[in-house]
Parts: sequence; C-alpha cells; structure tokens
Amino acid sequence: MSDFKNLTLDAADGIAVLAISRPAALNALNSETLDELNVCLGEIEKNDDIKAVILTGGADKKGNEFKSFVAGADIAEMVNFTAPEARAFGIRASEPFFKLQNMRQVTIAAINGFALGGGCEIAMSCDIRIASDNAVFGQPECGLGIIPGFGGTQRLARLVGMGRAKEIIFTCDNIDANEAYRIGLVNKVVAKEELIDTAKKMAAKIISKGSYAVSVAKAAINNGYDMDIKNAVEMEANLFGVVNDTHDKKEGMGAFLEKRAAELTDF
Ligand code: CO8
Repeated sequence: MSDFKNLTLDAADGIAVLAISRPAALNALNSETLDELNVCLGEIEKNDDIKAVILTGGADKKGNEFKSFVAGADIAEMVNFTAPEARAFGIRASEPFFKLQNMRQVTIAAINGFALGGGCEIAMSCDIRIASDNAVFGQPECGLGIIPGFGGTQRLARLVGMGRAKEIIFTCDNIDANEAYRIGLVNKVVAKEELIDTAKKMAAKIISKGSYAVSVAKAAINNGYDMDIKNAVEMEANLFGVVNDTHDKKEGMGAFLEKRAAELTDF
C-alpha cells in the first residue's frame, strides 16, 4: 500500500481501520485528502486480504481521539472557489465516496466526534454507521451560503426521509448521536471507548459469513434501491443465480446438511 500524508491505515485479520488524519483542521477534507482516499480505497479494492473497512477520524492536534470524525470539507480551500472549481471539487469527492458505497468490501463508518457537512456526507457513503455517544451530526452548508455538495442532499433524504433531511439541511441545526440513531442516520450508538472495538466486532461477524455473498448482497441492495420493484427483483434473481454457482454455496449448504461448520472462502 502507498504512504499517505493525511490517512493512516492499520490492517489485521481481514479488517482495515482507515483514519482520516488532518489534526490541524479537525480532519476536514481538502483536495489532497480526497485524492489520497481515492488512491487508498482503490488499492484496498484490489486487496484480497482486506474484507472490511472501518473509516474513522484521527485525533486532533491536542491528541483528543474523540473530538472529530471529519469537520466537513476544507473551508479555507473552498473560500475562493469559482463555480467551475467548486463543481470539480464535488466531482473529485464523488469518486472516493462512490468507492465507499460500491466497493466489494463492507464499509463501516466509526464516527468519533464531529461529523459535519462533508463529514456527515462521507459517513453516509459507508454501508453502516456506528457513532460514539459524543458524536455530533449536521449539515451547516446553508449557513455558509452553499449547499451540501458531497451527496448530502441526496443521501440524507434516502436515509432519514425527505422531511427530516430538509429540516436538518435548512435549519443547519446539529443533532447528537442519540437523535441520529432515533431518525435512522446511524445504526448504533456506543460509549466512545468502545467505538472501534464495536466496529471491529461487527466487521468480524460480517467477514465470517460468505464474503463473496456479502459483496453480491451489497451490490443487489445498492443497485436495486433506485429501481422499480419489478426490475429490482429481476436483478436480484440474476445475482441469486450468480451466487449459486460458487464454492461457498456448495460448501455452506453442504456443511449445513452434514452438520459441520462451513469453511467459506470465496471473495
Ligand atoms: N475546514 C477548514 N478548517 C477547519 C474546519 C473545516 N471544515 N473545521 C475546523 N477547522 C479548523 C479550524 O479553523 C481550526 O483551525 P485553527 O486552529 O488553525 O484556527 C481547527 O480546525 C480547530 O477548530 P476550532 O478551533 O473551530 O475547534 P472548536 O472546537 O472551537 O469547534 C467545530 C469545532 C464546531 C467543528 C468548528 O471547527 C466548526 O464549526 N468547523 C466547521 C464545521 C463546518 O461548517 N463544516 C462544514 C463545512 S462545508 C462542507 O463540508 C461542504 C461539503 C460539500 C462541499 C461541496 C463542494 C462542491
């Protein structure tokens, strides 16, 4: 794997913990970090030894690990953007964000503090979100005279419904972790000391299943989400056919019938 200035990567037992780390700016996303994320996720996609990715935020400049997940896009970089530059910045972010959404590995955001603007948006690009009890979510963009531009107007409405998404985006009110859980923005809230362990336990459970099957299920859920139900179910049937022709299917069902533990290896 390449070396990165604004990311740290720690991989063991099939699980990579990828931390966005810009301590001076509460891990705000600038162009350099977005490009590094894109390269890093591209390398992970090709790596058969990594089956799940936990995305989190590094410590702030005082060493506080629970201050910030990602405090947004980098305002200092955006302040002088022209319209074409701003558009290009949004497109630049969409590449790594779509990788998180669509890569064959499961992606879990472990949200360890501020998840504002682009921070909330990158968390929403992951498959699953686990928040520490001190996490804070919000879309402050309209207060800065802009709109959420890393997918927030689209993914927030899909996750929490249009009415709640409009309230959060229009009022710019932050919400705490429990409210984020209540409205379905996060899957789970845990004590901050347990955040990474909880994410690792969930990742370990998921990768103990058929990893190829999980990646195909992920594709089926993602691809079908915006389709009409008839075409979506037909697409599912096609993917069901694909997973029936695998080692893991023979092994998984064979092991059940033989009353032994399955050894699932496809990825
Ligand atoms: N960008 C740049 N620098 C930041 C950012 C940011 N988003 N957030 C924090 N920082 C910097 C601060 O400027 C400060 O730097 P310095 O120490 O040099 O003064 C350092 O991080 C520490 O921050 P604070 O001193 O402000 O820390 P506090 O504990 O007082 O406050 C907050 C923490 C509440 C998180 C505060 O920093 C804050 O409000 N940050 C901005 C949050 C925000 O508005 N985020 C949304 C940004 S806009 C966005 O994300 C748009 C995404 C879509 C773009 C689409 C383009 C096409």
